[in-house]
Amino acid sequence: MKYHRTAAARVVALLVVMSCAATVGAAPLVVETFDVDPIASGRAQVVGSASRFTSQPGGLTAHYDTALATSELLWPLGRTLDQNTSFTIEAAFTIRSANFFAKVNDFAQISLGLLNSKTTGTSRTGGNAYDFVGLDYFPSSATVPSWNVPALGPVVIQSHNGTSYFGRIAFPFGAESGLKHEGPLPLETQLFAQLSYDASLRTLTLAMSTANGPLDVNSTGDLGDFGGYDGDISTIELDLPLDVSFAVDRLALPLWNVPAVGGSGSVVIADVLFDSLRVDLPALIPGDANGDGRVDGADYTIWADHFLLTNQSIATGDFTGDGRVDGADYTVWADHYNPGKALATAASELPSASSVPEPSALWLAALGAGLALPLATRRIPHSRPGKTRGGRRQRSTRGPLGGRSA
Ligand SMILES: [Ca+2]
Ligand SMILES: [Ca+2]
Ligand SMILES: [Ca+2]
Repeated sequence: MKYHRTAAARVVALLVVMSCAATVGAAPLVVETFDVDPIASGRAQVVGSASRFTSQPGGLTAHYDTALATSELLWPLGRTLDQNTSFTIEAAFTIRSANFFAKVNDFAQISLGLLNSKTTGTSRTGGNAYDFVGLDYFPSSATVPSWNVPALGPVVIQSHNGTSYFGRIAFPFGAESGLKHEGPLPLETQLFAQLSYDASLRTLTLAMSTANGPLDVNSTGDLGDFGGYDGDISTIELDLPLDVSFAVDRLALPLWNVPAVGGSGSVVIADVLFDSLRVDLPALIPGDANGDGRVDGADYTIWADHFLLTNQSIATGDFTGDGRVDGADYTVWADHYNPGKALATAASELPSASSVPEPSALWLAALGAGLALPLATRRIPHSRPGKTRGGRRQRSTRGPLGGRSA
């Protein structure tokens, strides 16, 4: 055990005479099923042109066109998530075939995910769009070396830290994200995407499925390995380098403006029908400040670092939910101290189908099917060889795009 009890904590331990029985529920941060227009109802905020988003009962169509000015639809998370907190992002959507266009030998994306409402600007390729965690799908066949195919992957744009714009991008460039043999994502097919961020492993994993089961997006895998690092053909993994940080506070459908490299015009045009969007924290264990599924010294350190501060959250040591970090929170931590216990991976911790609106229920069924198939080859994340906190497996997760827009 590496943490040390501070003097303040020792005092608190003496002062605390009441055991707090508080529990911390797993509340979703955003659940959007488009039962009503999210813009008209005020649930979501538009940046740019509202006409790019067309609401209908049970769905919303986003009109991606990279020649148009950036527009965004934003749902507040109610808190800021950073690299130290585990979370999941889920989306059910269909890429329409009508009007679909992907320019050959150019490079732009269909995107969804979490961004920072203060630091994420609208100039995606001009370098003012910091802090993004989500999914990028590049349907074009870009002439990037070793990547002349459509590409899909989880992506993180880290907070501005003085590095170049492309230096802030973490994306599993290369074979793991390139849909070389799998081909582009199917059109007119409802797709289920789940992005799971595991703060303890610093891994962002994208799992794709349809109503028929897991979708093959990774059969070639990184360096030619079947299924990539986890042996699962329905997932694409991204390991974050230790120096990457981010802070995000909105669920977003960002329709980026991306100038064509070889001249004017659109690189990607796509009408995408969204049926549901959801952002969840994993089922939280009381005392688990960093959301890694364990109540241990790392959580104690977070608690101690915020001792006696107010306007705090679970992530900063307020386990009782009263906003203040104090002795009662210490007691919650101590009562649940269990460094050996970790939750299962996020996918198996999804809420029960009965608590989820209809579109997600279908999705859960698909995810359930997805979980069953790769069991034979799936490695248990916490026991993956070479993947430890102290000696992380070395792999390339980001790199220059040769001047290409991203
Ligand atoms: Ca995989
Ligand atoms: Ca923890
Ligand atoms: Ca408290």
